[in-house]
Amino acid sequence: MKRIQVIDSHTGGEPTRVVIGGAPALRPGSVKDQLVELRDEHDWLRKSVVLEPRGSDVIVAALLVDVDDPDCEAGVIFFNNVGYLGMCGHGTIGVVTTLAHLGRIKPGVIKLQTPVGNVSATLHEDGQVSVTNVPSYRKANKVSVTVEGLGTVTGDVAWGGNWFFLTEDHGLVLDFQRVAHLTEVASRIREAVNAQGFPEVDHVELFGAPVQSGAHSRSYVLCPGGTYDRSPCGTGTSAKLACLAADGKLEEGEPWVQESIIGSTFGGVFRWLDQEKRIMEPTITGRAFVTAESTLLLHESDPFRCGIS
Ligand code: PYC
Repeated sequence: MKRIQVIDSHTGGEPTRVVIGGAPALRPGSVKDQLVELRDEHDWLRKSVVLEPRGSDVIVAALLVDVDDPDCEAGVIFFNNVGYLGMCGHGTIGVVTTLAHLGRIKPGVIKLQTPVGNVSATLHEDGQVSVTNVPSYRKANKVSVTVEGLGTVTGDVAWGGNWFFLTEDHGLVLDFQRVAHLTEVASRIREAVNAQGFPEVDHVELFGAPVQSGAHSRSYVLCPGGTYDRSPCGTGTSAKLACLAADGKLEEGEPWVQESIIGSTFGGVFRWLDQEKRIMEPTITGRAFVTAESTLLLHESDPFRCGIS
């Protein structure tokens, strides 16, 4: 029998499951190298922790690992129902909140190494967490794709720690009651964007008018494994800020509030790293809540100990 200790939390409704015990030891190296080892030699961990019957398609899990960069206190590898993520904004907020819950950190700054670069997170006294993300930028603007049943959709391709296609040009109502339809259409948009020469895009963001006063925009976010992000998506909001900055629609230091499809919000702000090349550094702020402390049991005779896949 294998035992995996996990702490569950949600950030703006989106779950994060942090593995705190029972994971295989990985060889020393960069977080990127450790991701490759985890993926190639121990993918059973991802499947057991994230997939049914112990998990669900919505969960993003995080494994804390050692780092080779003396600048960082810990490394983190995020994974979901279909594979491994570069960075995860809501997940980082979940990790920091989990570390605080365990008494391992106090309010202040923690530097984390991710497979796509170093990030820093500030745990505030009130429990909010601000994540200063990896450098973000727009790769392509005004990309038009033809989507079956929808016609031509125009949007941007941007990096915010993961790859996104961002569009306001969809004609859809961003209402929680229509989330199944939004998921179906966003999946078709992703297919068209991938076929158009952007195979790296695995997240799609549909933007519209906010519902809450104080928010600047509402979004629906399709995640790689076919689920939608309950939070406003930290890396997605980073990509959004990169596009707004590139268009001159948001100034350095000007606050942005992004609302998710369920109404949760993240604050965002950016600073230029290279204004000429339009490369910026976003900081995303949100709040997570711990929901469970559990031990997952993997009985060796259980045919679904490594999940249903
Ligand atoms: O918050 O960056 C994020 C994220 C990525 C996928 C789900 N959430």
